[in-house]
Amino acid sequence: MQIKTNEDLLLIIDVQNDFCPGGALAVSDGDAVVPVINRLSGLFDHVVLTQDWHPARHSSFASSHPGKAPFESVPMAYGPQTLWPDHCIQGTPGAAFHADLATDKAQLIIRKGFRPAIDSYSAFFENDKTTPTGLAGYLRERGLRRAFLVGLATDFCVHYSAVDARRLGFEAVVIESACRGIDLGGSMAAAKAQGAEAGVTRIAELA
Ligand code: VGL
Ligand code: ZN
Repeated sequence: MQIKTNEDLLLIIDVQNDFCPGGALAVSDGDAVVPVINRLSGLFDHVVLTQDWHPARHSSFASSHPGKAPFESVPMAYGPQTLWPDHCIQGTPGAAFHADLATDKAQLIIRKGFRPAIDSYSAFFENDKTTPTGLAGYLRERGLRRAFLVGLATDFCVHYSAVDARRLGFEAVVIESACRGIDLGGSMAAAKAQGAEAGVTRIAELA
């Protein structure tokens, strides 16, 4: 697949300490994406990072719901919400990017999940699927049309970002060698199927 440096961007999702081994919501082998992503960053002129960025006591934390445990689901105003261990709390080391991630090239860092009452998996919309992050406008103003998605986690923030990119009329290509997943209750298979249905392209690696 040929990169068009004026139209393509690398969208690096949530490569943060809490999603890496030893972190609060560790994705198995999560840090393995770092060298792969660093190599990919060199191929693109446009690089955007996202950063999961929750206030303490965020509504997506199981600890905010008495009697509930991480990975259970609760109904929210906007639909069912999976509950997570406390993670990526604003300003903490867990919310920082992995120390070896090459971030200098990033022209924009989108923070998400900062509203106490709503979670945000996608880089484009919060989980109500209507509150925008502003990323779509940024891409359109810059003439960027195709996002190559990498990072954590394949079946949550990468997946929701890719599907929303398609919904907004962008092309979306997930590079599997640069992603790792959580796989909760079949979420890896579901993400693959729903992504395909939404027109998300998956490639093993960018040759
Ligand atoms: C994520 C669960 C909760 C992700 C973020 O980055 O995939 N997953 N917050
Ligand atoms: Zn989160």
